[in-house]
Amino acid sequence: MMMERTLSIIKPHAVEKNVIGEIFTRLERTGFKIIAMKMVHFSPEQAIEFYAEHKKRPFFKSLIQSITSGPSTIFILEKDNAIQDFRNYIGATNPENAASDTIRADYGNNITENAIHGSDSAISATREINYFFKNHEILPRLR
Ligand code: FUP
Repeated sequence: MMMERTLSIIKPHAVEKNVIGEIFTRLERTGFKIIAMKMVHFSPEQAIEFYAEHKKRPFFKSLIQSITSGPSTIFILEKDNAIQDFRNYIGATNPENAASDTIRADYGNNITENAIHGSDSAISATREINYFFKNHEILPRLR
């Protein structure tokens, strides 16, 4: 196993539900370590850039509307095999298809308001981490 970092976002509708702490508790109990975090209210420009790969998809407009609708919590997690483990942990994109006890099953409203984001590959994780955080804002755990 390799120590990895992944980027996660608690999306605006989940922040509205006041469940940041609950989600953090669950992640920490599962062994993910938070090594950076901030609150960001995505501007339309930021949202379009962050989700650029989906620009041509029919859901793009509603995705941008949803992610810009209020503040998000953005954080970096570190753990062995963090990228794939976190994807499995949060569940399928559509909360209706997400396995029970996953974050998306428990806090998602629908496929757009699906509570949480997790990087889908090592390349995405690096891009997304660098998009939101400067090196000095990332604080690896020494113990
Ligand atoms: P995921 O990697 O699971 O976050 O899923 P995708 O990269 O396929 O999609 C990114 C975001 O686009 C999802 F989190 C929610 C949104 N989306 C929709 O709104 N409708 C869709 O049909 C698919 C994705």
